[in-house]
Amino acid sequence: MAPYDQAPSERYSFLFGANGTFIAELYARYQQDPNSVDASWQRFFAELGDEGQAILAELNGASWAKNTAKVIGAADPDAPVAKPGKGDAKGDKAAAAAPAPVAGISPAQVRQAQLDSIRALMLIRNYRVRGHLLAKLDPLGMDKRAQHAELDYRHYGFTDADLDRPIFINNVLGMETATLRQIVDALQRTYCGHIGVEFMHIQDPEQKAWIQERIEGIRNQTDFTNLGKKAILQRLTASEGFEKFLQLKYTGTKRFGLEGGEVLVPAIEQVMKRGGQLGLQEIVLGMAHRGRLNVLTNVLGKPFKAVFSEFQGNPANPEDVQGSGDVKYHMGTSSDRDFDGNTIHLSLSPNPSHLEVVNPVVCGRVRAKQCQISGQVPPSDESRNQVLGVLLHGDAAFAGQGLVPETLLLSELKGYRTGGIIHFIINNQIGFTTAPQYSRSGPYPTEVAKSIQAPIFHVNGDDPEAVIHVSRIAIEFRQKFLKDVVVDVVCYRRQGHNEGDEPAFTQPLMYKTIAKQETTRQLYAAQLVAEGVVSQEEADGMVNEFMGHMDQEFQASTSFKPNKADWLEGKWSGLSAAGADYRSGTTAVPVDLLKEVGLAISRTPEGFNPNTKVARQLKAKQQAIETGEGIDWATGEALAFGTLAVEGNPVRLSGQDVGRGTFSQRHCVLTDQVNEEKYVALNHIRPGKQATFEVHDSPLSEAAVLGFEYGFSLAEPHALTIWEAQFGDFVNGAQVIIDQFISSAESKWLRMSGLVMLLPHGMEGQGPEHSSARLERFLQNSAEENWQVCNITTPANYFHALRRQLRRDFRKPLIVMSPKSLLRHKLCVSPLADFTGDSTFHRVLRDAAPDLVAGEQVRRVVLCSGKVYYDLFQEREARGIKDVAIVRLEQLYPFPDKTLGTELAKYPNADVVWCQEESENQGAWNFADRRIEKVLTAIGHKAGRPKYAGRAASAAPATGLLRRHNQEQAKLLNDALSV
Ligand SMILES: Cc1ncc(C[n+]2csc(CCOP(=O)(O)OP(=O)(O)O)c2C)c(N)n1
Ligand SMILES: [Mg+2]
Repeated sequence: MAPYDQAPSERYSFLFGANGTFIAELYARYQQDPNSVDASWQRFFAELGDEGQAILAELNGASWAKNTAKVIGAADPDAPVAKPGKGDAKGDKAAAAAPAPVAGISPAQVRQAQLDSIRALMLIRNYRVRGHLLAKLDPLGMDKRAQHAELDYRHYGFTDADLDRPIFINNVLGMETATLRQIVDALQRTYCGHIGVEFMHIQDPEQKAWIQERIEGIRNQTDFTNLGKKAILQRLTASEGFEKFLQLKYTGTKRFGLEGGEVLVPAIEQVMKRGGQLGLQEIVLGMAHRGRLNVLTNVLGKPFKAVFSEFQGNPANPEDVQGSGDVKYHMGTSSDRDFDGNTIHLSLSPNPSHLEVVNPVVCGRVRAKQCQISGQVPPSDESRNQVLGVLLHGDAAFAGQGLVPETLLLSELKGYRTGGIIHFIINNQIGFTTAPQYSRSGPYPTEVAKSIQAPIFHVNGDDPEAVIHVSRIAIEFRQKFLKDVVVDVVCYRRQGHNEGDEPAFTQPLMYKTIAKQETTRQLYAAQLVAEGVVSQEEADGMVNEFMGHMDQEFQASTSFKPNKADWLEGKWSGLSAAGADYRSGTTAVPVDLLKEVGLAISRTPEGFNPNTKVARQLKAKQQAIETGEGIDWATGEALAFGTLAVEGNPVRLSGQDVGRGTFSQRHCVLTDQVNEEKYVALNHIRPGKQATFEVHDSPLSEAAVLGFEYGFSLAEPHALTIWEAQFGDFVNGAQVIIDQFISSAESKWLRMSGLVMLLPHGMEGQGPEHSSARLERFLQNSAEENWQVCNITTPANYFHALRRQLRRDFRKPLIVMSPKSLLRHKLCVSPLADFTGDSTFHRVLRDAAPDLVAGEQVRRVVLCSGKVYYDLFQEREARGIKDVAIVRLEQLYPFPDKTLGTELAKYPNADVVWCQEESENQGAWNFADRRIEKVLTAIGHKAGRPKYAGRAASAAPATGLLRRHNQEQAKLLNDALSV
C-alpha cells in the first residue's frame, strides 16, 4: 500500500514497540511533565504535532520487537534469530514498563535499535520540514546557505561511528532498513538537490502524504525520454532565441526579457500538456512585464511577426478600432494550443504596470468560465478541473504586494473558489535594483502562500528537468486536490531591469557572475551532448533553425496587418461598442412580473422561522407590492435582481455583509432563527426556470474582491455583476482596480465590463470616514464615456439603472453613490407604476411639485444630486417656498447636458445654484460647474454660471462632530433656498 493510502495510525505504527513500548513510556512521562525527558525528546514530541501525538497516545502494539530484532540480527549475523516476545497484545500495561528481553537479544541492544530508529525518524522528519533550506537552488551559486543544526545527524545524538549500522526505518524513504549514511544520502538527494519542497505545513493528511510520496517515492526525479529531453532543449532554444533576436534588432528597447528564466516556457507548457491529459480545457493566465513577450509568442502562439511589427511602432489592434492602446508588454491575447490531441484554450489577461493587481481579475475570470461550463452556481468540481488560472509573479512583487495575500485568501471561499491557481514565481533574485534581503523578511518570497497551505516547490532554474518535473507535480496536485500550488523558479536576470538599465551600478558582483554564466540552454545542451542524447551539431542546428525562423518572421513583419480585434467574440458576440447616442434600453417590466417577483421575495417557505423584525419588513414589502405604493430602495433593487433572473440573466452580488446589507436593509439572505438555515427568496421565484441569484458576503478586502468581480464581469457579459462597498469611503482600498481596470480598460485594451459598484455615500453626521465615496475621484476619471457615475434618488430610477446594464447592446461600468438614510426615508419610495409601462431611467428628475409657480416666475433653480435633494425638498416645504425649483441630476457622467438644457429652459428668469452637501473641493461641484455653465450658454440662459451652496473646502471629507455637521447642513440648505 502506498503511504498516502494508509490511515494515519498505520503510518505511525512503526514508532511503537509491542513489548517495550519505549516511546510510549517516554511520551507518558513527557505528558505528565515535559521536563522529565531530555531536551531532544521534548523537541521530538513537540514536533510530532497533534497528529503524531494523538497516535502516540492511542497506539501501543505494533511489531516493534520483531523488526528491531531483525535489524539487530542483520547487524550481527551470528546472533540468534529473534522470536516475538510475550506481551504482544495492545495495551499490555505490564509489558510497557521496560523493554522486555527478546530471545537472544539483550535489552540494551533492543533499546539501542529503538533509539537508532527514533533518531533516524526524527532526522528524516526534519529533512521533510527543513531540507529545502539546504537545497541547491541558486543557479549562480551565490546563495551560500548555512548548514542547519537540525539537518545534522549529530544533533540527534548520532556520531560518525554510527554511520554504517543498519537501522530499521519501516520503509520510510522506500527502505525497510538503512544505514545512517544511506539515510542521509537519500535525504540529501531527495530534499536538498535542485528541488526544495515545503509541504509539512499542510494540515490535510492526504495532501501532505501525496506530496511526500511524489517526492520521496521517485527521489525527486522524472525520467525523461530522449524525445522529451530534445523537446525541452528545443523550447529553451526558442525562448532564448527570441530574446536574442530582439536584443539584436532592437538593442536597448524595453522588453523586460526573460533571459535567465527561459525555463519558464517549457515549464508552463508542461502544465498545459499534463493538464490536458487530466481534463484541462482552458487556462487563464495573468502575468507582469517579465518575459511577457516570450510567453505571448512561445507559449500562446502570438505570431512573432506581430510582436516585431509592434516593435516597429505599429498598433497591436487594427486601425479601425478606437482606443488609446497600451505598451506591448501589457497586452493580452488568446489562442488555442494542441498538446497530444488535447486542445487547450489559452488567454492572457491584459494588465497594467501595477504588479500583482491582475491576480484577482484572473481568478474572477476563471470562476465565471467555470460557471459557464458547468451551467451552475457554484461551479462543479468537474468544471474546476477544466478551467485553470495560472499566475506568473516576480519575486519582489509576490513578497511585497498586499494584494497577493488578499487574493490567496479567496482560494477556499465558497463564493470565490476556482479550484486552485498555479503560481509560478520568476525568482530572479532581484526586484529592479533591490536585493532580496531588502525586500522581504523571510528566506523565500513565497512565505505568504503558507497561509492557504499551498505546497511550495523551490527549484533551480538551470535544471530544466527539475523545473519541468515540479511543474508536472504542480498540475497533478492541483487537478487532484483543486488547491493552489506554488512553483518558485530560482533563476537570475541576465540584463538590467529593462534592457536600457545598467545593473552593475547596484549589483556589480552578481552581474560579474552572470556575465560568466552560460545560458540555461547552453548548459542543458552540454548535458544532453554528454548523455549522448543529442550531438553538438544537432543542438547547434536547433539554434540555427530557430534563428532562421526569426529572420523570416522579421521579413514578414513589415507587411504584417493585425487581425480584427477579438474583443466582441465568444460570449461577447452580439454586443457592440457604444455609440455617442444616449440609449436607455428597455428596462420597464410588465406589472404581473413585478408582482410575481415582489410576492416571491416577501415569502418564506413553510416551517421557516424568520426574525420577527425581518418578518415585519417582509410584510411591508408584500403590502407595497399589493397596493403598488411605497416601494422602498431595497425592494426596488430586489425587483431589478428578480426580474433579470426570471428573464434569464444571472445576478452576482458580492461585498462585505451584502446578504443582510450593511444597513440591515437588504435581507436577501434570510436566516432561520431556530436552525440558522439560510433562505434566498430570489432563487425561488420560478425554481428551475430562472437564472441564479448569487450572493456572497465577502472577506474583508476591497481590492481583491472588486478585482475578482471585475474579472467575473469580463468573462460573463450577460450576468449582472455587482460589488458593494461596506461604506463608500473604503473603496479607496481598491483604487488601483478602479484606475487601472474599471475606468480605463476599454480604452487601453478594448475590454468592456458591465460591473456595478455600489458605494454608500452621504453626509449624515457619521464622521470623516463614513460619509464619502469620493464622488469627485470618479468624476475626475470620467472621460470618453468610460463609465456611468450616478447619484440616484428614487428606488424606481435605481431599478432602471440596474436593468439598463444588461438591456443595451454594450457594456459600461456603473458607479452608484448609493444611499444610507434614504433606505428608510419616507419620501424615498416609488410607486409600482414607475417600474412598468413606458417608464425608464431618468438622468435628470424634474421638479414635479404641483404648487410650484409657473416657470417664468421661478426665481431660482437649485440643481443637486443625491440625498441632499430630500433635505432641500423638506426645507422648502417647511418654509413654504413656491418659487424655487429643485432639479436632480441622477446621472453625473455621461453628463446629461441636453435633458438638463430642456429643464433649465423652463425657468428663464431664475438664477441657478448648485447645491451639494459635500465640501467645495469634493462632491460633484468642480465637475458640474463648467458643464452647467456650458448648458446655460448653449440655451442662451441669462443666469450665465451657477452659484455654489455647500460646505466650505475641507481636508477631511466630513466633520466628526454631529453638532457641527448639523450647523453646516442647515447653512447649506439656507444658502441654497434663500434667493
Ligand atoms: C505596484 C508597483 N510598484 C512598483 C512598480 C515598479 N516596478 C516595476 S518592476 C519592479 C521590480 C519588480 O521586481 P520583481 O517582482 O522581482 O520582478 P522582476 O522585474 O525582477 O521580474 C518595480 C518595483 C510597479 N510596476 N508596480
Ligand atoms: Mg525579480
